[in-house]
Amino acid sequence: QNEQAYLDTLQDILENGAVKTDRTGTGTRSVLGRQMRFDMAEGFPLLTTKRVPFKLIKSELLWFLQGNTNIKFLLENNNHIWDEWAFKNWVESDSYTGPDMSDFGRRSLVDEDFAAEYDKQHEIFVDKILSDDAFAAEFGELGDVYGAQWRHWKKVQGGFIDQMADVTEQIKTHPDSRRLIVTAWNPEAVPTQALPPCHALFQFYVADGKISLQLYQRSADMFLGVPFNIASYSLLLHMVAAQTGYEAGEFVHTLGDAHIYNNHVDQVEEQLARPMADLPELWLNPDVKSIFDYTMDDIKIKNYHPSKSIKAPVAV
Ligand code: DHF
Ligand code: TMP
Repeated sequence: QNEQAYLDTLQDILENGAVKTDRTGTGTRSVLGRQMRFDMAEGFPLLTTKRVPFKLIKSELLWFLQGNTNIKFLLENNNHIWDEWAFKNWVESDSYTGPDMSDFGRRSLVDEDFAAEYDKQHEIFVDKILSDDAFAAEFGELGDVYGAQWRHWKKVQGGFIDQMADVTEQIKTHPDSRRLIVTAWNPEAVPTQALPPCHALFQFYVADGKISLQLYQRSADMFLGVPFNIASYSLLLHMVAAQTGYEAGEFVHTLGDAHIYNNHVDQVEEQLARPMADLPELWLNPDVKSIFDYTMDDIKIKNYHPSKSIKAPVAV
């Protein structure tokens, strides 16, 4: 079963990972350069050894495809996976006059009183994004992250490149091309981004009537981010396959710095002890005629019977 590739990589990192400090101050076990393959013929790779919230994956991918970089759309869909990085910009800005929120990610893990204050400020922030358009325009913005690079890459000579529109067109007209690439890694944009892209570059490949996708992910939070990334790119592969007339082949996931945070080790061990279930199936509305026209209701997961979810803190 495909999920085994993910579990094997977790085990490999626990056994062989170097003890490595990191930007967030959390500390990790880490290896460089691993690859996992997921064959869509075996089912949709939404992990079954813990529940992965597919709704959040859908709304995040639709948000990328809109070229949207403002968390307002995510919040309207009850998706809070990007809150911390917008919140960080807000509390570091001159407009913020509330209690000191510096280093909120780590402090809320060790100080209960602070955690309560952080929850309060976070809630105020979310309410303000949802109710105040001017505030949302300024502080909901994550900078030129994925959506901006996929849909409107800024050209040096002015104007924009829509990489997603171009690549789907190229797949239709030149399926044997070796240049079917979308890159989110734009060195000029890195300083403006709340978080420089982790899933940095991907390539499509067509052979034997099937389309496949390989992703290069420079930095991989194996417990929290990666289960989302696997499902998100597999969903994108199915959508592009449906819109270009090919069968969905493989998702090949290539990892750069693949790490397990020190405060995720117990959760990983619990997950590794669990049995796998059969993978679910994906349904896409066949009436949708463009990669950009999918809505939440056009995408459904069927026969998903995972073990229960496992909570872990995200390193900010
Ligand atoms: N930073 C770090 N350190 N790791 C990440 O994986 C990460 N991912 C980002 C942004 N920054 C990051 C965007 N993607 C969660 C999942 C993906 C994600 C951000 C957060 C997450 O917390 N998942 C929880 C459930 C969250 C919920 O239900 O709201 C999980 O248990 O999978
Ligand atoms: P970094 O910029 O210092 O590498 O930190 C980014 C962290 O976020 C790192 O742990 C990887 C993780 N991450 C994922 O694993 N997947 C994602 O999709 C995103 C956005 C982040």
